[in-house]
Amino acid sequence: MDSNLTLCHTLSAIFLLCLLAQRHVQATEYMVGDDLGWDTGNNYLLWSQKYKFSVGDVLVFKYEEGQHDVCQVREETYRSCDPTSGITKIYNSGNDQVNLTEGGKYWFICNITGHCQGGMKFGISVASASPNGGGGGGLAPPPEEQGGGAAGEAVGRGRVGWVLGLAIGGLCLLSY
Ligand SMILES: [Cu+2]
Repeated sequence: MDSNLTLCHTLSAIFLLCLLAQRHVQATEYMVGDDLGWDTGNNYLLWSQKYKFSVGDVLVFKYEEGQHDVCQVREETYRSCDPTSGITKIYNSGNDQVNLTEGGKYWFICNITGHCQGGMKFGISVASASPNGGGGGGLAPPPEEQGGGAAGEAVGRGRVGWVLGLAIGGLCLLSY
């Protein structure tokens, strides 16, 4: 009984560590513009090319509420800075979190008059693979969809983790 409990606790600890490690790999928070935040006078094209973005990452836009906003737009709208069409989402809290939930391209502009033309615009490619899987970053073309190679692996690993967790949970219940 006692040894069962010890085993149970050890396994639970290992399982928790696995979960933590996985979370660490998956989500990175990127403050748009780094210390400068989301404001006029910055070069967001340069900023967007500094990083490689992956699914699970989060973009944080920080600015004075009311001075700017954040519009997720289609590529044409990013290029034209004409917001009469092509806006898919608007954020305006001044502390906006955009979850990069799927791979592909994301385009953002500020919709305050003149700001998009002034440079408050950028696009990123979000890699559907793990951070080591390459791709992503700036306006580089998105990585080839290789039938979910590394991404599939990551999902597989996640599933193993959950099965292991359930098994440990069952073991814990039995030993009490
Ligand atoms: Cu603005």
